[in-house]
This record gives sequence, C-alpha cells and structure tokens, in this order.
Amino acid sequence: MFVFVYPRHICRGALYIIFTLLIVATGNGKTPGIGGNNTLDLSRRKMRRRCRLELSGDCHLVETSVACLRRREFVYNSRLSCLTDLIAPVPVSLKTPDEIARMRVAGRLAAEVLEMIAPHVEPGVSTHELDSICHDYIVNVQKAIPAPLNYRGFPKSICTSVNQVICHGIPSETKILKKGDIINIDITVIKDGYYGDTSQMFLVGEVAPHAIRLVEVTQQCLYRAIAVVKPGARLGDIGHVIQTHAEKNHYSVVREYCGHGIGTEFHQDPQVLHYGRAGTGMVLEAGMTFTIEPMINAGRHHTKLKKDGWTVETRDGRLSAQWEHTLCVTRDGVEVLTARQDEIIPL
Ligand SMILES: [Co+2]
Repeated sequence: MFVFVYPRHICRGALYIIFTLLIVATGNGKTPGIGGNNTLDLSRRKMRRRCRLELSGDCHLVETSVACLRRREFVYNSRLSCLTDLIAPVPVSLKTPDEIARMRVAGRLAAEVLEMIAPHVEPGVSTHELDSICHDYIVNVQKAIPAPLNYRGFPKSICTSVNQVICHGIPSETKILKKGDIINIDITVIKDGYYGDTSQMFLVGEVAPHAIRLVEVTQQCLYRAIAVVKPGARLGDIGHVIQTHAEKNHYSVVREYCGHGIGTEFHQDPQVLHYGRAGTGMVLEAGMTFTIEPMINAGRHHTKLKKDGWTVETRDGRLSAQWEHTLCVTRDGVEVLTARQDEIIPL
C-alpha cells in the first residue's frame, strides 16, 4: 500500500476558496475579469462551477484541507496535480498483457511475504523483528526489492500499523506486540521493475470481539469494492460500496489517504478514493491496474500525523483497520494480483 497523500479534491477546496475571493473582488462575477477579458472571465466561471460541484455535499473537505496544510510537500504536490487535472483529464496507463504478467509476479511475491510472516505475528514479537524477517525474505529469497525502504526517506522495509495507527506505522524495536492487539502489515515489493502492493490485518493472540468485527467489516469493504470492478464501472462505484458498508456498520472511512494506480511506479494515477457517489468518476477500462485499500475507523474519520512525519493515527485514539489488494481490470471483470493462497475472494 503505502498510500501517498495527494487527494486532488482537497486542493480543489483551496482553489474554490481562492476563486470565490477573486469573484467577490471583481464584483461578484458580473463585471468583466482582469483587463476586461471576457474569455478569461468565462473560463473562471467554468472552473468555479467545477470546484463547487466537487465540493457539493462534502463540507468536511475544507476541514480536511486545513489539517493537511501542515505538510508543505503535500500541498505542493496536490496543488500541482489538481491544476493539471483542471487543465486536462488524467491519462491512465493501460497495461499490456506482458506488463500484466510481470505485475502478476510482483503481486504474488508481495502476497507470499504476508503468507510467510503470518506465523511470526505473536505476542512478544517487536515490529522491528517482523520488518527484519520480511526484509531478509524479500531480498535474499525472492531476490526482489522492498519498495518502502528509503521511499521519500521511509526508514524500514514494511509498514506496521498497530491498533489506533491507521497506516504508515514505522517498525520499531520498542513496539512489542501484546495479546489483544490488531496490526496491519503492508508489503510492497518491486520485481523486474514492477510493483506489487498488499496489506492485511492480523489478530495478536485473543482479541476483543469489537476489534475482530472492525477487522472483518473492513475486509468485507475491500471485497465488496473488488466485486464492482469491471470495464464500464466507475471509480465512484468503488468508493460508494466501501463507504456504504462501513457507515452501515457505524464506522467511518479515512478521507486523506487513498488507493492508487500502480505499475512501474509505486503510485500512479488514478487516485482511488474509498468514499464517494456511485456513477461518478473515471470509467474503468481493461488493462488498468490499481490498488484498493480502505482504512476504516471504529470512531470518527479524522486523522493525525505523528511527529515522525509518517505514522498516521486516528485523532480520537480509537481503532483503525485496513486491507489492501493490487488489481487488474480484465475484459470481463477483475483479477486480484496479490491474492493469498488460502484466500477466497467472493466475486
Ligand atoms: Co498502496
């Protein structure tokens, strides 16, 4: 997984505010724009309408943007991608059968790391030990590369997110797993230049029923989302089924982090939001490869970034769960490139 934060809608929120101020400054949009240029004024009106459409019914976006303004790089990247998107639709690469075969290999390797690490996830083990075991396996057995290591300065080979940690938890010698914990282990490997990205939840010893329920419902969210993937479906359909199922169970969907296109890069377009409206967004086509990785909170959806610059936690301190797969849209549906051997995915 390793979702890089760059939700365009957030900067659309910022743009909307800027445009609104501009319109007010130039006489509520009724007077000609700068230098009396009507063309400019018209295009500004169009953009304003688009920004308003993006925002309609989603007041939290403004709130979210304030929280995210803390990260300069994030703001820069999101503004850039937003402006690009306003000018031209995002081109999404369609993979050839040969590329998909390579991604199948990378996906299988990532899944195998999870299969390998499962018996090690026990009370008393440190997340650092889990990281070392995965690192050695990926490098020495699989002859592959752990993608998170040194990615934008990330210091470890896997992400380990325990209990209230939503994602991007950094493995540590002092973080010892104890009975009752829930942990997400997120693996991304690079093999022959192609990426495979997957994560799963593990229960550490005996776990409280409410935590098990969160873990199960989050996995159902992922499976329901996978089941809607086929040519002609839309990205909004994916977000919609996840949000509907999570909220029906009185949970919330994390907004700031999303799934992503994947291939010869860790993160490509499109962004795959885990909430949204059915029938909206990009139309899926055979050959697209992307991840779906819902992060579902037991309490509110708000997040906070810890001082280490990576670890994302729930703001209310309640539990969070996440499951992730890398998928390929096929001619008649979907192929899960990171399916584990014992996994039955209801399609
Ligand atoms: Co990912």
